[in-house]
Amino acid sequence: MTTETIENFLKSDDWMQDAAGPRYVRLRKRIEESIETGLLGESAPLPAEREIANLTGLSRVTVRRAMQDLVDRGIIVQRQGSGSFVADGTPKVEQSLSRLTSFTEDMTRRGLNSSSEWLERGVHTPSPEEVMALALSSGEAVARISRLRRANDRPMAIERASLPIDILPKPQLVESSLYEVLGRDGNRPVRALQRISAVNLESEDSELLGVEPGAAGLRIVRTSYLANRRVVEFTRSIYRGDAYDFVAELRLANS
Ligand code: 16G
Repeated sequence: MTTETIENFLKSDDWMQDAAGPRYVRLRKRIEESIETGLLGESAPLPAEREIANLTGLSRVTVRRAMQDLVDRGIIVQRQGSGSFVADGTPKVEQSLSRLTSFTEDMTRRGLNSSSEWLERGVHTPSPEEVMALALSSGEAVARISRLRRANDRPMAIERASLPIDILPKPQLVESSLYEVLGRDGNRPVRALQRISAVNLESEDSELLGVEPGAAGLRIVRTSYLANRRVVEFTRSIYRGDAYDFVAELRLANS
């Protein structure tokens, strides 16, 4: 996958047509999106106004207005003589709480490059917790894959997934996306339950995630099901608290 650059992100012309509202607002939102998705990290420099005008075909006046708006909102800072930079404060990735997507898909949708570091990948005797969660029969083994997941090389989460062995007989075959492998075998989950709680990261996890021990994190336990209601995945994840915003859409009952 090619790594997206801010120049390409601003250049692709669809966004100008797709979005509504005054042009400077559309540009402001486009730049905000590049920060929210992590394309532009904390303190990253933005292209010069003149360059943005060239890339987007917008006038310098429009670009300046969008930049001023971003400064007023505390999203970017301007330093005399050296240009504009993303304000400090880690950008967050927004994740919908209602869509059953994989890490790889979530990151790809945002133009981010996902990668994983393997912590564990093999077949094991299940723990009592795994036997219960996966409804395993006695003597049945469990497939475990544990990964440190990165977006554009930045550690985002530690995921420890357990699956029944007949669903994933060869965990070694998972190279990048677990859901892709499950999908190939017709075993991709169609429904999941997730429990999210706040945690203070223990030293081993905080080290992997590149934050201080005790830093805030999110613990997410996902149990996923096949259409026939069989449990297919039991995953315990620890997400960096400063890297994710989980967004849930709420509707009035019966609407
Ligand atoms: C998501 C899921 C995780 C699943 C993984 C598969 C959460 C909290 N967790 O990260 O349960 O195993 O996607 O991703 O959303 P993959 O197909 O990229 O390996």
